[in-house]
Amino acid sequence: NANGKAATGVPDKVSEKANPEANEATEIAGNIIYHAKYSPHFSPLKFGPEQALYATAESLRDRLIQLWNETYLHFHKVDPKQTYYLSMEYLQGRALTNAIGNLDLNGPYADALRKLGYELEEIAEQEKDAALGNGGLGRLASCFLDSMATLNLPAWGYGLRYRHGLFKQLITKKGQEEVAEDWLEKFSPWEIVRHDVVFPVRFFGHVQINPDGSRKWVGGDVVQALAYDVPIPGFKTKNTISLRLWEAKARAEDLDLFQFNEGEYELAAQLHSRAQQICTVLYPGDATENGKLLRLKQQFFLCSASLQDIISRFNERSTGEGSRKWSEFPSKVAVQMNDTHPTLAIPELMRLLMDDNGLGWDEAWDVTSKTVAYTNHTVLPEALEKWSQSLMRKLLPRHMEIIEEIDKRFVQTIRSTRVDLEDKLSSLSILDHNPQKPVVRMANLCVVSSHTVNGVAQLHSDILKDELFADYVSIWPNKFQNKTNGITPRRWLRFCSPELSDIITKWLKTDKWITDLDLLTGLRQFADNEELQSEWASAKEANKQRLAQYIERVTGVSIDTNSLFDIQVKRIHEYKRQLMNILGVIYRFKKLKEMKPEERKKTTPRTVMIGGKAFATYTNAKRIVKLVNDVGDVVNSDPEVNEYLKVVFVPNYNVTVAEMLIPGSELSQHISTAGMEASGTSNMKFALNGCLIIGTLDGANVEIREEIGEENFFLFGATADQVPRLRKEREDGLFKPDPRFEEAKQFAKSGVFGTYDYGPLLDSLEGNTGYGRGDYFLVGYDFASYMDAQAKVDEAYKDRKRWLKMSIMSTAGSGKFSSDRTIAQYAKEIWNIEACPVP
Ligand code: B1N
Repeated sequence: NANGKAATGVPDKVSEKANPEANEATEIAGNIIYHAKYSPHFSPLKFGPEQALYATAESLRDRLIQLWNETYLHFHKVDPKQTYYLSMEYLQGRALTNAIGNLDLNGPYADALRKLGYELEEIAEQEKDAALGNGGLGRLASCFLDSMATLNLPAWGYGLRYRHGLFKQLITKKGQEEVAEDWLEKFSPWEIVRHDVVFPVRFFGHVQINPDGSRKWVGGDVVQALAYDVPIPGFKTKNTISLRLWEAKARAEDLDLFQFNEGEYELAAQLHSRAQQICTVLYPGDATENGKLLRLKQQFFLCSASLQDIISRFNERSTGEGSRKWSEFPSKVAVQMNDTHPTLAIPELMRLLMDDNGLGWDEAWDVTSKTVAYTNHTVLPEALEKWSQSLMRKLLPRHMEIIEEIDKRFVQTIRSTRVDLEDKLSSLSILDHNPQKPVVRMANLCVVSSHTVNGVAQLHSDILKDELFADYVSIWPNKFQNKTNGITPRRWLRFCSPELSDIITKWLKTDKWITDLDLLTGLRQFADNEELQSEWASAKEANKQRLAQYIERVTGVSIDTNSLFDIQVKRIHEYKRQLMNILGVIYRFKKLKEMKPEERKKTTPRTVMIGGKAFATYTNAKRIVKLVNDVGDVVNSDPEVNEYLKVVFVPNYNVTVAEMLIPGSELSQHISTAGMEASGTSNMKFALNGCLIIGTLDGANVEIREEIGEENFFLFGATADQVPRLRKEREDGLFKPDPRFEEAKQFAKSGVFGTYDYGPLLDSLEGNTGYGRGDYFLVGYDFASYMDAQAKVDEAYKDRKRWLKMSIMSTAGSGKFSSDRTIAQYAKEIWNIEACPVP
């Protein structure tokens, strides 16, 4: 196998030992062997790391199914109000280490695998990432599931079972190339197909008006939604919830046997292939790109299947005499829409209630608007979903009628109660009747229909209230809330950095911080303690070593663990300003070249790592990827400079790569133009791992800086309220660029970094060319203060004690950013649900 071990067959049995710990390990090993033998995925002659992974995962799955069933039955018995989180994206990453950790079985599993000749880490490395999401929004959904289970909340996630997740990024001479990802190549050991959970989902067709005036959606294509459950274990609790992923399937009768027998194979299977298309790929856009028909089908498919399932569970939990009252529905069900992608849940719930269950409009509206809530994740205008009315009418004729009725009633109410808003109605209404392109504004539909709307960091929620949704706030002042994002401390500290975790546990004298992250403030009193500092330094050092080995393996670049590890990883986007980062690196390179050798020796050596995927058709983002790689090639092979500066593009950034990079980082960059990054969540992961932040006052940076202390944060840049004026000044030619900015740009254009034409990319930073938007993202304006802040970083790193103290203070101040806190707030302030622990 890949590790140089001879492939051997499945072992027969393992020997018994006397003590109970060893017994548990023996039992687990026996169970792994059982699966290797009797789950017939592989030849019994082979028991390599891959076979060991699948058998190990299946042994865990047995436990998870048991816990999942107990949880399901318990919820059924108690019948609490339950939340359903609807999301088009989940970025689950690997599941093995997480499941073993949450079930508190690390020791026994490590021992069991050792009996079978393997190290647990080696086996965990075999697992593929489940990347059913694009970035922060999808990873947030996955962190939320972990917290819901850990807090014993009656809550489930619903999503789609994409056959191919987010593309794999290859870096070639041309820059980024995309390859289809294949997480289901063999199979996923974590999912359980529920052949008895199947719902029909219709597309196209028309609306039939019945003699009694009621309406029914008929005709068109019908596909089946089939449920796959991924059990989500909580940390040290029995509660194990479900991530239910839908797959689209055609019905057997949709195969036209007559045509097939005539030899018209493709025609005969038309409906089958159309059904299959729905879940074939994850839509790879993050925040800017617009969707098309297939994307709308995906969105409706998720909403329809999930709501039918939710309604059938509501009825199933009915206690005896007859069916339940529909008015009880909002006290049993909360639906949370993760951005506008599942907005069709609104008209679909209305339709199911009215057309299938006979409710009148007012009754159905009352139920729906008390059930659904909406989280907004972006204010970028190009990312606010708008669907063509004609497309919507064609694909979903009944839903279009319902949306029109919601809009009509909303407009009527405002006209009769708020004359002052008359001239705002054209922007407040759901339907935009622009004759060029009539669209449905999904965010408006969400705001009008939801009982609660929230942003994802304080600054972002303030912008929603003061700008994007300001007029709605005057109508419904109590509808708007903030729920600052969070991350799970299990995956993002306990499991990805066991070294640092053990030190924290030792100094806090408890491991309760894993579920009560505010306890980390207890580290503050030791931030100056030399003993803690030296332990802290050696844990960080070990993580840096591990990261350096990884970088060398995947890029061939060897990096110096004595240098400052400086990381920016996130989707590549102009507003996130990776271009500013690399221009700063270019400037640093130029200065290093100009220095005398003894001057160079006085500088702080750095390794700058940048990683992230660019949307396949986002040209400027791809040019940035190419530029970073080209700069790396030149800098890393420059013998004068490469002792003091290395530049690495980390390929194929994903959850697993993040788990390697973040623990080994010392400085991370969160440098978006203020007001544009709704929250950011990797900033929280880095801070939690004792990594210092250089950043703007944007998204959650603002709150992180408040929590960890301004003296521990390298701040620079314009503030959100200054941005409009600065843009205007640039447009009017009133802006005087910093000489360092001009110098860096000129140097980048000079050809030192190869023959690729960076003109169009760099010209987007100019105020007055045909390219770009006149430095819309204000790289030119912020560059000066960015470079000044970087100089402060270099100085701070030279003072080891000071740096370690700042690092400890970062971790100590990160308690607020646990997704346990976020989810507890959603539960109390939006969903009105309570814990339901399995006894
Ligand atoms: O959601 C994250 C935030 O931390 C980030 O700041 C924010 O950019 C991100 C269309 C999106 N906003 N919008 C998206 C994703 C996919 C898509 O097709 C938009 N992602 C975010 C979590 O709150």
